[in-house]
Amino acid sequence: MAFRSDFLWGGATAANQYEGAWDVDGKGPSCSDMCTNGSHTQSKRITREFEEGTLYPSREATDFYHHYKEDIALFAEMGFKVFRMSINWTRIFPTGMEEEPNEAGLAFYDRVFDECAKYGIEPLVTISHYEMPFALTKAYNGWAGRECIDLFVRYCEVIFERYKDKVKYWLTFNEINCGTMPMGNFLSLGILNSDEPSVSFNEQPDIPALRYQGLHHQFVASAKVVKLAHEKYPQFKMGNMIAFMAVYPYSCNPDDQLEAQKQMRNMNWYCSDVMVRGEYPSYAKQIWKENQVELRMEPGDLEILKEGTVDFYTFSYYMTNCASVDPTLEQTEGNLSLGLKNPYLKASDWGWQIDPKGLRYVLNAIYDRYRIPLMVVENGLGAKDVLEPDGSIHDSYRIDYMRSHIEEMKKAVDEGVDLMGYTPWGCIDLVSASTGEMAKRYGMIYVEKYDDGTGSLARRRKDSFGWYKKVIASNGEDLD
Ligand code: BGP
Repeated sequence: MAFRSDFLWGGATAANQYEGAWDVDGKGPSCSDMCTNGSHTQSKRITREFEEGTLYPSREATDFYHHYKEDIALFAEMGFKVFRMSINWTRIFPTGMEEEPNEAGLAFYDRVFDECAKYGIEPLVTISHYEMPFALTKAYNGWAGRECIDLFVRYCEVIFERYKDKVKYWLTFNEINCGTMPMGNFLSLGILNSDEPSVSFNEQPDIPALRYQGLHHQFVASAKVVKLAHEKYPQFKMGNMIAFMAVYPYSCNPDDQLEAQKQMRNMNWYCSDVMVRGEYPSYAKQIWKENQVELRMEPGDLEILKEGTVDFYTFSYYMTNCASVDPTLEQTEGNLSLGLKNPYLKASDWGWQIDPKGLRYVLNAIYDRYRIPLMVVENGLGAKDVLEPDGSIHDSYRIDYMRSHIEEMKKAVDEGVDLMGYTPWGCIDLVSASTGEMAKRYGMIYVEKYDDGTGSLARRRKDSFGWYKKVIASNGEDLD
């Protein structure tokens, strides 16, 4: 067996890390625009006001705003069928609260979608990818405020109507399950429980009950717009998006099994059970109890969750973790959360454990549970690349990473999983979400932009560029 003939090969980006032009053509500041640079060892910071002389990497990022034609041409050269990107909410509604949208922002995405169409590339649009208007943090403490539901719905009404003939695939919230972890406070919920001028991104004050309340508002908002799309735009396909972090029991000790099951439910299944099945799972009550959550719902909320279930399930996959009740075991770093080190796996330079077989395991687990089409919308290796004097970049480590993951995707398809597509993360270099670095690169296209904010922004093909082009041309058969 092989990948389906209409398999959606492509790459993934997000406006907050890629687009730059943070204050151009009427755009307002998003939460990501308020984050300073950082590194693997030094946390980035969230500032309430702009600090003079501080570097804010998202503001220029790698400047898709002014390079979109060149970049989309490069994606087309690789043979992309799909381009995952996000719309910056603050380009359309600068504070999130205006009555009328910003025409210049809307016009930008028209240009982007038209450029994609020139090459037959299908856009896959994330509606909210860490780009919440910062004004909503100030006004309502982000998604902790129920007001955000209506504001989000209005934003969606505008972009759905405007792009209805140009965009078919939509994802409501990027990695919505971030909200089950402290790291998700500001990043995905826009929640900032502090009036201090500056807060460490890695050690934000955390009030779990606010996060779960914020998630409830996001679920309702998502379901409302999914329902709207189904009723008004039957051509749309609406998806969820989960940061899937499989947790293996460290041992066969039944207590380790139970600990892993608990973490899997909270981190991975809680959100998608609501978005795919349309209701809170049975174990939700236990999660709320442990986090002192007294969920506030309004009449009609549970009905709307039922009516707005998604058509396909998408997720990011970078790594796996282990869980145990043994407190002496060594910890490891990772995407949004910590876990235990797995002695069978190696890790990236940023401590994310590399586990291609885990992707196969995860694809099977998700498909067993939901039986709707799946798509891997993020995957990749964050690594330091070396730009050679002749302009080449030899990233064989990235090719190895992608090859091993594609091989396991193929096996999952053989095992019966309905897999729609694959969009590796940061197909072109962009700013790291967790650290704000440029040095942590994922792209098959190198961008001359560095951690100190300098760089010509010139684009260069890495070795992985030519390799991925062959992979796409052969529909995943030629992985050499
Ligand atoms: C996911 C996010 C992306 C992206 C990726 C890589 O969690 O959806 O926005 O950044 O992780 O993470 P990082 O940039 O921290 O290496």
